[in-house]
Amino acid sequence: MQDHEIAYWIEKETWRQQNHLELIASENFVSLDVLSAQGSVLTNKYAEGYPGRRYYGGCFAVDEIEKLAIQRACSLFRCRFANVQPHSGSQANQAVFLSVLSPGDCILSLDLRAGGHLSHGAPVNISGKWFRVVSYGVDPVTHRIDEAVVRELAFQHRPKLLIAGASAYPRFINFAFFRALADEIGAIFMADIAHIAGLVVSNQHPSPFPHAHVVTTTTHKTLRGPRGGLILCNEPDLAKRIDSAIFPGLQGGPLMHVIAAKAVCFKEAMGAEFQNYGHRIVKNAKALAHALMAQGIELIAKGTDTHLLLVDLRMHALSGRQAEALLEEVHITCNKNGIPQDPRSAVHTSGLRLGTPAITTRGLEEHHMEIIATCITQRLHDPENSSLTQSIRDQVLALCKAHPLPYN
Ligand code: DSN
Repeated sequence: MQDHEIAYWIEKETWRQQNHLELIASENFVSLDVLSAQGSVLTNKYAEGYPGRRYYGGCFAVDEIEKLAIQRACSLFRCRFANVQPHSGSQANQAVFLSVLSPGDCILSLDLRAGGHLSHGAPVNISGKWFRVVSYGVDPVTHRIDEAVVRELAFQHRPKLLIAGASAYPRFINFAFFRALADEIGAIFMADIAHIAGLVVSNQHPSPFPHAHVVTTTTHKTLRGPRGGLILCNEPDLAKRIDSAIFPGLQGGPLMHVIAAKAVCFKEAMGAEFQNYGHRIVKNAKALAHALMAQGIELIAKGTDTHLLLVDLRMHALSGRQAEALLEEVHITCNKNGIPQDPRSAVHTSGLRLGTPAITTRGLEEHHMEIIATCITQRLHDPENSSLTQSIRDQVLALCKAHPLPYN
């Protein structure tokens, strides 16, 4: 690369990815094929519109790529229609809103403070500004979605759109319950499976189909594809409205290099290796949860069914923000996260979100989770101990070196 400044920082980031344990639940490491599709000449091409209906010439190759991406998405998620153009999960959600809602309509969704997502109606987001949002939380003791409360709110507010989906919720989501409720009140049911898409296709989490009217997801979390969004549904009329909402409603030219990389990722996710990968993600998450709890660390919902866990630091002197910084010093990357009924502010938080998709990709197994749990526990309990700090960093580096990423 001729640009030495950017080349320098890409090299630094490659070093960081190689030498840190990535526990951010929404991150992963793509294959070299995904990377090469995303870094291809497809980035040069404008292709506003859809295959066979473009506003630009020269689209014969990208048309085939987008058709393949759509076919593969439908076959992977077992549905009839896919729009592979959303630039992100938030834009996928916005497209659904534009398709089925008018400004002022009511949405019922999981509260951001209980593990929900910003784009599901948080007051600071466009979804919270343009729609009337009612939120459900989680039970204060079990930290699970309380279906009786969701039901009560649904009958009280009669939302037009019912959303199930989360950013920091470690337990299974009961999609069948949400669909039955949506039918009772005449609402549309949208499942946002951004976090769990890879678990759904590897049969580790119940599928949102046939329950959801519409499913949104990102492609870069447990699904291990390029950074981007995806919308899936089974109704032809809804599919048409979604296509118009993405283009020309919200977006211009699709990112054809990213769509090609999504197609590669969908094919990878159809293979037997990916089924096994999904299984290992969950096994690792459960092992990490078990080891942390055995070492006295409290977890929200007392464990996990999925790829993520949420450490509860309410009784700890350290905030989530401080814990995140202390772990980063020993090459463990994770993020502070609010927890249900968090006594600290959103800047400080009382939670740490940990996830196993990325470390599972690099080959770490259940027996490594005990080592990682011990590193985390020791670091948080004795942050001033410099020889312990060095020994934790050495153990983390040894794990990274023994499980290298295929990047250089
Ligand atoms: N930022 C993503 C996450 O980390 O969960 C959601 O958009």
